[in-house]
Amino acid sequence: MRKEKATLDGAVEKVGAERAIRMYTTMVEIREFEDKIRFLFLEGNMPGTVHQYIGQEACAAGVCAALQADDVIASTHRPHGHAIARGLSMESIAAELYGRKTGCCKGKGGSMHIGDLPRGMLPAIATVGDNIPIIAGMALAFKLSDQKRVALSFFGDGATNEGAFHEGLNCAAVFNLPAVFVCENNLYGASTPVSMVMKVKDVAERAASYGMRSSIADGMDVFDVFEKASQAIDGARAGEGPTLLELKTFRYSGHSRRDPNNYMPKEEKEAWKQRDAIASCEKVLIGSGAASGEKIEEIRQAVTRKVEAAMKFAQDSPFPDPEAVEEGLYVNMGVPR
Ligand SMILES: Cc1ncc(C[n+]2csc(CCOP(=O)(O)OP(=O)(O)O)c2C)c(N)n1
Ligand SMILES: [Mg+2]
Repeated sequence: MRKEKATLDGAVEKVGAERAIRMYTTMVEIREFEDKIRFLFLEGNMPGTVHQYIGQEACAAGVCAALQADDVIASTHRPHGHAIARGLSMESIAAELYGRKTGCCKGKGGSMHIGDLPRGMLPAIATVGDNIPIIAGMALAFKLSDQKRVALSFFGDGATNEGAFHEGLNCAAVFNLPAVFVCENNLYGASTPVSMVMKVKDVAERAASYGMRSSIADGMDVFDVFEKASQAIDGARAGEGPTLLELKTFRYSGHSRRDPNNYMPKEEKEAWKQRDAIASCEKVLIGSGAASGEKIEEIRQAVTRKVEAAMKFAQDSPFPDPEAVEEGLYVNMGVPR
């Protein structure tokens, strides 16, 4: 209660009403997009499988709001929220899910490889933990070429038990790289509770073993996420080296589309939903006077229209041409070997 009051008083003032409304809109876009996908899957209308981001919206929205246009992010098997928050066009994300030519990966990647490098997002990497050393590599390239850009990796708690996490973070620390490592700790790696596979209380503790800075934010509070992410990103850009930022969050849905999610205690799910990031942000916006109830309704209706239009665009788009099957292969790109 006390925390909510503090947020009400200071949060919007700190970030400015415009940014606060933008972060809220991003969260609503992610939620509505994911809800629509869920519906389309249940209808048997959409191919493949998906890992949904519902519940974690404040993480992507708060972190991406702190980035600059030429920074780069990398994501995981759960990338839709990151892609929307990074500003990829919703049409191109939807079309990718439908395997259409107009998708951000020309329909050849699907849900787990969403990305668009010119827009600052590497095509997502679904092998758990494997985007971490790649982001360290990109940060090294930025540093060696004297560019003031930041490379940022999103990953889950499960990834922090992979070798790639330890190698990537150690390397970034040793070379003092402009990198940020964002762990969305949603308390589960598929059906496994994090407490069964990690003896330390917080993922953030792990940074100490690399001599790296760390911080923890409430992943259900977009203002807290934005503040901690800004410190990490601005610090990396200023040459202060990498940070491990842990966001405490929760996914409301199953791990993937086919997971009925029976392993999560009902009370646990309910407790997290009580702290829903979108509902809390809405309260803050209205309570602080940054937005009226009508404005909120207007935003929600505009987002619903945007999601509908994106799905229609995707469904009406053509499939890739068979002749394009070899386009984009590394072997055909003229890269020196
Ligand atoms: C190296 C590797 N092992 C296993 C998998 C199968 N797998 C996909 S997601 C996942 C769980 C990942 O959990 P976490 O990192 O916490 O991310 P979350 O799903 O919670 O977002 C697993 C085991 C994989 N993709 N890659
Ligand atoms: Mg997890």
